[in-house]
Amino acid sequence: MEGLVIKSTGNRITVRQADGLKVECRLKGQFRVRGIRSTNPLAIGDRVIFEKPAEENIGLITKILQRDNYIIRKATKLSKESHIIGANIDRAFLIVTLINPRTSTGFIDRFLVTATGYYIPACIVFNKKDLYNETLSEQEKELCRIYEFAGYPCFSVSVLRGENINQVSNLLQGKISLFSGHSGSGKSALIMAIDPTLHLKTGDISETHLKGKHTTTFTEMYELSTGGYIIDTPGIKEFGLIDFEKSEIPRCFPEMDRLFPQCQYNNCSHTHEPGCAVKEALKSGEVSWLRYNSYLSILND
Ligand SMILES: Nc1nc2c(ncn2[C@@H]2O[C@H](COP(=O)(O)OP(=O)(O)OP(=O)(O)O)[C@@H](O)[C@H]2O)c(=O)[nH]1
Ligand SMILES: [Mg+2]
Ligand SMILES: [Zn+2]
Repeated sequence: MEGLVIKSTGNRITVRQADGLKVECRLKGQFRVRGIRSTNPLAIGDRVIFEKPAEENIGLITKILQRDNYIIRKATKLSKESHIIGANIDRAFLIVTLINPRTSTGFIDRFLVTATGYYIPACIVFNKKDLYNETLSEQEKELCRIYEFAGYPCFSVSVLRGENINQVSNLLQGKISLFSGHSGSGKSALIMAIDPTLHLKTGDISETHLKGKHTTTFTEMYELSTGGYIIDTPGIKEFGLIDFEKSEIPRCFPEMDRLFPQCQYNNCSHTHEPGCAVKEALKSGEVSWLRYNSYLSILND
């Protein structure tokens, strides 16, 4: 039988059959996906083949079907192992907070590079706008301008006040969407605002560090009552890139990649070459220094 992996807590895996029935399964033997050294050979969103003899309670997953795509990062900062955040995703949402906790543009850009690298459409949801003062409000506006110009739709919401939630909901129907971001950015709270029939755990922000407390500990896929699925993920602190060649990075900055045909050299890295259209665009302010500095930092990693 074929099914969709919606939850995995160590060795217990929940698989959803096409008819909606959920089956508890385990993996057959030691599983390795070819070419990927990962802490989780099986990812949420994977399509699998499983067997379940009528007299057994637990099914056995025998095969992981080829993934259309996935989002992957380094398991920890120094690790060579990777962690697959989710597989077979139609759209990735990065939930960003400018305050409580603060999300850096470096973090945003690494996430976007990974999504773009794997051809997953990505967008940014700025949450907690109810906490903004004038400065933060200006910062958000500027970031939206930069990221929308790059090609990533931006939304400005407040889960607390129920503002602009429908702009996000509108994109979810019939799709598999992944929500990622720092702990405490409001991923789980946003999912409940989108579908109040769902019950997820949310947690307070720590008063001393103004950061989340890692309330969501396992990735889980939820079926929306309006159709479609959302993958809620545990908050992440850093987004370490893995499995990228240097030569792939320019393509993952769409606003720079668009200028590439105008660069003098057809292998321009937009760093030291004369006649570089990206560097010209930096001078004119068309390409932002924030994004360019992220680009350099990722290239030099
Ligand atoms: N002020 C304000 N607080 C919010 C908003 N959205 C969520 N929160 C609060 O932020 C805290 C964290 O929300 P969660 O949904 O648990 O955050 P999370 O991103 O799922 O965090 P992890 O599961 O730890 O990764 C909760 O106390 C929420 O009530 C918002 O729009 N404004
Ligand atoms: Mg959560
Ligand atoms: Zn160039």
